[in-house]
Amino acid sequence: RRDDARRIALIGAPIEVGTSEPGALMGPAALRTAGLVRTLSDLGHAIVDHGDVVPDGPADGRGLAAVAAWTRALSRAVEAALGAGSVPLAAGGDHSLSLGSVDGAMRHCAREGRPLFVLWLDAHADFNTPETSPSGNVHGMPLAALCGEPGFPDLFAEPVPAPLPPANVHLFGLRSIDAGERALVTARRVGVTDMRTIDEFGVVAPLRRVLDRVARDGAHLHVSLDIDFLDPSIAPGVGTTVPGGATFREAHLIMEMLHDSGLVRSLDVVELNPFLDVRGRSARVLVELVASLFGRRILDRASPVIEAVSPD
Ligand code: EXY
Ligand code: MN
Ligand code: MN
Ligand code: MN
Repeated sequence: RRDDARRIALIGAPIEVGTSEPGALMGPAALRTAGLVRTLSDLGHAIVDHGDVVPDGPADGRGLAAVAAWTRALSRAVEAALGAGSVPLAAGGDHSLSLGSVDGAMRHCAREGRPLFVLWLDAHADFNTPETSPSGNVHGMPLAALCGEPGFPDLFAEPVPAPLPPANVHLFGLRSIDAGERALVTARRVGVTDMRTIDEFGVVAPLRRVLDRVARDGAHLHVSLDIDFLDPSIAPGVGTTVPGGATFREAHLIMEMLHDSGLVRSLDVVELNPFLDVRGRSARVLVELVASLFGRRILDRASPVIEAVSPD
């Protein structure tokens, strides 16, 4: 076993009620087919596949009532995994699943009395409300609901936890935002590293600032990886492609930095749509990236360059 060996709880979340593009419910199966469990156990981690979560109530039809049934079930599974000392890996499924995974992490953090910080790797802000949403698709709304914006029906189990402070959310890779959510993201002071910032400064400096802040606050870091963060040329298997995404090298470096930080306590991998994929390419890319996040590296040590530029 490696000294950074973790217990990992794989929780399948075959949710597609939050999107209008069918196929995301095949995501967990494709990630398993691409060797997610085997890859992580070969790295020396103890990974348990908990199968797919079952919605807590009727979940047919699109929209918020169905999402609520998934949210409550996934929240419980994630909170239980964290309580048992595991790193929950929620495999989706559309991005509405993060309502459940982040809610579960919030409940765990409330019990431990530590702050929660959410790093959102995504082309989109996912900060629409039912009122601002141009599409009505819930996968474009989870952060607004988690941050306590009004206009949502009851999504969370009782007792409803205090909302996630928007200043504890950081959007990374943003390049598509609607007018209404842009006004909210600005007004609520959500942290943002957009694609222009990445083009000008690269991924290292902005990410290091985020990680330094998480470390300083002693926060639980939840990472939500939306596959459309990546450029569609390397990850075509998603319903909401946006040109100009992260390269494999950028994403890979981010995963290595996240691993080396030792801060990641929970993870979502979302929006993989195998029905739109090309010969399993996108599922494989995600497994590669998750492997790097869990410590696969080229040499069996951190890059010496990272030490050389480290501020301390
Ligand atoms: N902003 C658009 C909407 O709300 O409809 C698109 C949202 C796509 C959400 C994807 C998964 O990140
Ligand atoms: Mn904990
Ligand atoms: Mn998203
Ligand atoms: Mn997205």
